[in-house]
Amino acid sequence: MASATYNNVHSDGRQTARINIDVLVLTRITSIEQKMEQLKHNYTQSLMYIRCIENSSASECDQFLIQQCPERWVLNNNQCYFFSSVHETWERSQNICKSYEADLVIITDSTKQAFITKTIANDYFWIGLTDVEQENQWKWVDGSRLESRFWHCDQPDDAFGGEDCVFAGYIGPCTPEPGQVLNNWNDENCAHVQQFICEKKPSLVRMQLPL
Ligand SMILES: [Ca+2]
Ligand SMILES: [Ca+2]
Repeated sequence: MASATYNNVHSDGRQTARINIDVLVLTRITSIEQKMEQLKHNYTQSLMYIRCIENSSASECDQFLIQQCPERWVLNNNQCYFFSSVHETWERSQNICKSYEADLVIITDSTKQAFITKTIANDYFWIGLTDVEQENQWKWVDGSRLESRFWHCDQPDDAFGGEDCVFAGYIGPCTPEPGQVLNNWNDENCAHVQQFICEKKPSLVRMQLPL
């Protein structure tokens, strides 16, 4: 089956990549929706259609901006996520995320918390929340204050005189109220080692498809 290779230039112009497109398949595709499905089929979890590039009419749209995450990262709702397999302290976890041009994950709504909860499946993963600067003044790694809260029902407890970093995935001895199934945060000693979740924006890639 014939195929063609297209150069992709990232929005910042730094990087080029090559993506192979199956010409025989695509020449039979006429609608934008079908093209989207083809892209998702080919690049599950790493690429997602965003929109036709401006100035191309809907019926003739053949250029796309595509979101792309690095290998082993997961794309979900316009963000890239890395779920580590290694266990590190909270600070070391954040430093590793920084080395990926990312941060520990910031969770500001139930949609994101639901995605995280489903993905980690009750394993413990550091998230980007801490009260290390001032006790009980919870801040995200970008300096923003905690708004939506998904503490487990007996948390945070600052147990043993010092728990200032937060992980998700906790199931404790107390029974959550109905409707609080997403509440699985626990404050923990920052020096403990856990897996961790990094987060960053996807790269935008311009792609042109054959007619
Ligand atoms: Ca604390
Ligand atoms: Ca705790």
